[in-house]
Amino acid sequence: MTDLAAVKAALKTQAVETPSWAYGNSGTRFKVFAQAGVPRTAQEKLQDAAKVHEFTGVAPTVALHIPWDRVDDYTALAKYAEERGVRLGAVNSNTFQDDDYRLGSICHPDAAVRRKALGHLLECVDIMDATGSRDLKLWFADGTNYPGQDDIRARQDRLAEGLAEVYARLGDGQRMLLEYKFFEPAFYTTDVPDWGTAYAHCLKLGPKAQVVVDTGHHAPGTNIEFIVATLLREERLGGFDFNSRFYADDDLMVGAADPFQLFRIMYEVVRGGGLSARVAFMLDQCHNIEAKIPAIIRSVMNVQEATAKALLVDRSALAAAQAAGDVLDANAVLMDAYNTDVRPLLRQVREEMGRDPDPLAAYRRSGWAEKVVAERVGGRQAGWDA
Ligand code: PSV
Ligand code: MN
Ligand code: MN
Repeated sequence: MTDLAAVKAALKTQAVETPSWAYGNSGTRFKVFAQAGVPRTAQEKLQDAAKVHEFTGVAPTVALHIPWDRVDDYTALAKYAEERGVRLGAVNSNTFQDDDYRLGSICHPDAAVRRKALGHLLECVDIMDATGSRDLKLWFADGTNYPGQDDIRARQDRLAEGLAEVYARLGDGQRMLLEYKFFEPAFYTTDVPDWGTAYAHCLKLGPKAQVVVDTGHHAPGTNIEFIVATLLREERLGGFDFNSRFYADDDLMVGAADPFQLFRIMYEVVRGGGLSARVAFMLDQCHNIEAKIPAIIRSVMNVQEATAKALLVDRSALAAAQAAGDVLDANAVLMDAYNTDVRPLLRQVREEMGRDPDPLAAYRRSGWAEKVVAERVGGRQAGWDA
């Protein structure tokens, strides 16, 4: 038997962080489709994020990407967010857009380029000091395209050296989240290609270094929930970048391509005690052809639905079936939870939280989309022009 009051309480305290870059225009390799009314400034991105929180009740923080969200005064930006009912979340670094980074950033063979990249990472920690953000999220595009292009081991040494300097700069209560991705933009080697490499570096650095799992960053068929279970068990799961994929790093709405996988991941989170503040539940998505705010609301709802189903798993029945070696019953317990329609439960939870039971309809009725189309002329791309 599951305790419904406990399930509801867990759903009410869930927090999904939305990414500032998901509110701006973005595109494919071939074309950016501009949408009317998209934000032109970091402040306008925060306005949109505040709407997502207003209508869902569970998206209280917004991740920044530097320099895409560069402003003169980050303390003022944090205040601007708070005045709108949200807070600034993880600071994402960006060492993948400058010409200098053709051969990498903190793994680059030239010490001068490595110093430049390190300077940027340290600046991101300065920004965290000003915004009150807890997490620095690091993703490196570093790697090589051809066998022999650079020394694989030397690049790992440079990576370790750079990360150690950033780690030493972290203040109390600040963390470093290291993100891996199996390929792209590098095609032969990637310097942080998988959770094992990220975990090895984090282990050496110390407890403030944690791994972040971007659900779009694995080879097809990878059992992501196993990675989640392992990292939680080792107390090194810092957070997620949620999105979904059909082929590679597609950055589609989370739960769109494979809601069953999202449920399996969330079950391991619940099972491993990860439904807590120490795991950051972030979205990392780009909305190229769909309306942005509704797509982000949909993603937040998809995370909620997967979480609700994971919470509904009858853990004692599952444990009994597992102990008895009853393969079919054990599987049935999990599938029963997955096949439950949790939408009525979530509507109830939202009402109890004083929100509209249907966040998408409430957003559409609010007139926000029409207002920003009228007011915001000349919306910008998600950052690639920063
Ligand atoms: C890289 O593919 C990544 O997932 C990292 O999180 C970056 O910061 C983000 O995408 C930028 O879009
Ligand atoms: Mn990511
Ligand atoms: Mn990605």
